[in-house]
Amino acid sequence: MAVSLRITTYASLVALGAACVALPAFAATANIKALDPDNDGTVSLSEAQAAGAHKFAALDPDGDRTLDAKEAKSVLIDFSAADPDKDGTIDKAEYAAAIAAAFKAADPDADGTVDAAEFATPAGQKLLGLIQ
Ligand SMILES: [Ca+2]
Ligand SMILES: [Ca+2]
Ligand SMILES: [Ca+2]
Ligand SMILES: [Ca+2]
Repeated sequence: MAVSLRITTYASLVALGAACVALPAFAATANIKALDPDNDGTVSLSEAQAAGAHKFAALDPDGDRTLDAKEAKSVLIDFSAADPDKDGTIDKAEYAAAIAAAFKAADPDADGTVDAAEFATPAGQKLLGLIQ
């Protein structure tokens, strides 16, 4: 009896946690301000690419204009998928392609923009990691 009660409590905690995960649209709204220079409340692909170019430069302290596995480590990126020419580094074009793919995944309604609610999804968080 005690065990099943504990499981029930745990399940409702998990449900509560899931509800909390769905909520932080406010935090995401604050976060996308810097990514949204035209201030329309959503991030377009060109805004994402512009932010991604800054991020790329920040990830590349040695300034050789490519990211090796170590430099890309802090970003949620599938390195081998982002390195189609398999030279062991991600160059700017490859990084832009990874952003385009992540953007598409983060835009399930395919309206060409990622809004705060879409940024709050796992795919949105992945995109955010690439550009912020
Ligand atoms: Ca915008
Ligand atoms: Ca580098
Ligand atoms: Ca490459
Ligand atoms: Ca959208």
